[in-house]
Amino acid sequence: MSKMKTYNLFFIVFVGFLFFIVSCTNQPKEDIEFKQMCQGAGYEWMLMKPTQDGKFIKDAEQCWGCMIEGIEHVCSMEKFEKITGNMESDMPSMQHMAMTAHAGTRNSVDIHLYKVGFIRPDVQPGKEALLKFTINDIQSKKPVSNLEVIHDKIMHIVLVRDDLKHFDHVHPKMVESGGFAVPYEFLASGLYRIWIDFTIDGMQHIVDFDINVPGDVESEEKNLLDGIKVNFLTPNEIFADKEIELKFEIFDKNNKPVPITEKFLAADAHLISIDKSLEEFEHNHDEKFDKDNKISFIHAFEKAGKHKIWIQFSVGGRTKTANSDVAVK
Ligand SMILES: [Cu+2]
Repeated sequence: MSKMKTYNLFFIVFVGFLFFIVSCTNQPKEDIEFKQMCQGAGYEWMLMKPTQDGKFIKDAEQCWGCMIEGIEHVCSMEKFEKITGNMESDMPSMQHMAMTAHAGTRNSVDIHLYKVGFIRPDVQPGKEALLKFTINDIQSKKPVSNLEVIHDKIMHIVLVRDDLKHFDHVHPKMVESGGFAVPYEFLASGLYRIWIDFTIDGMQHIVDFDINVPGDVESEEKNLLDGIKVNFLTPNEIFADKEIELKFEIFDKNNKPVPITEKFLAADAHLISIDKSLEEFEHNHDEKFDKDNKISFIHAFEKAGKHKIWIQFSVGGRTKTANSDVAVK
């Protein structure tokens, strides 16, 4: 290689290196504390140009910030606190809306709108915190207390970490008019989705919220079967949107069948299925209560892809939870 060519090559590498350095230092910094606050409140943390009234601000540089749905991309923690603080004065914590329609007489449809709030507590792994939910009627602006008892409870909550490793199912009690709470201890850090399930005037509502449990605490999945085995008689193929029967058999450690002789939340067994994107949430029941060691659910998965299912039943007064991965075509 000639000397000239060597110089040229060196020059190109040097200029490339300079560009690399400049682009690295130009990358805006992330404020980790703000990031956690943003994600903890259930919003998306992203790099983009700040906006005002939904439009990009001219000449503004990119920044890391919190995307508040329907409002704007907020680059500073102070501004974020101001916006979410204003929302809180209207409704406690993050709002979520659920809607139901009651068909009345032939020509009229009576629509009820409910506002569901989640008051996010300060959570730490291994420390009990109070999860509190509020329900308000939007038209009358009054708190809603007339939740129906469905499967023994007025409100069912399912919590799942976003990698589907941790699962729980708990039941808040009414603590005040329109307020429902349950103490809960997250065992491991990470982002969790919480589905709350309740019924008003015969209409079921399922609303979800996210909560971030800070730190890097990991814990084993709870073994909730102690000594019992659950065999999942996997169907050959499962297709999205098609009803199938999911069958399970229960044995003790000596392979002796264990019959289900007591109900768990007013059913033989409960099934919860969630897809890996956490978008699909289904709750299903085996209501037959035939006191054998078999459980079966007629179930349809909505979406194709990886799902996880949890089944719950009661033996000897204790709740048993088994899970399985399911591939849906
Ligand atoms: Cu429940």
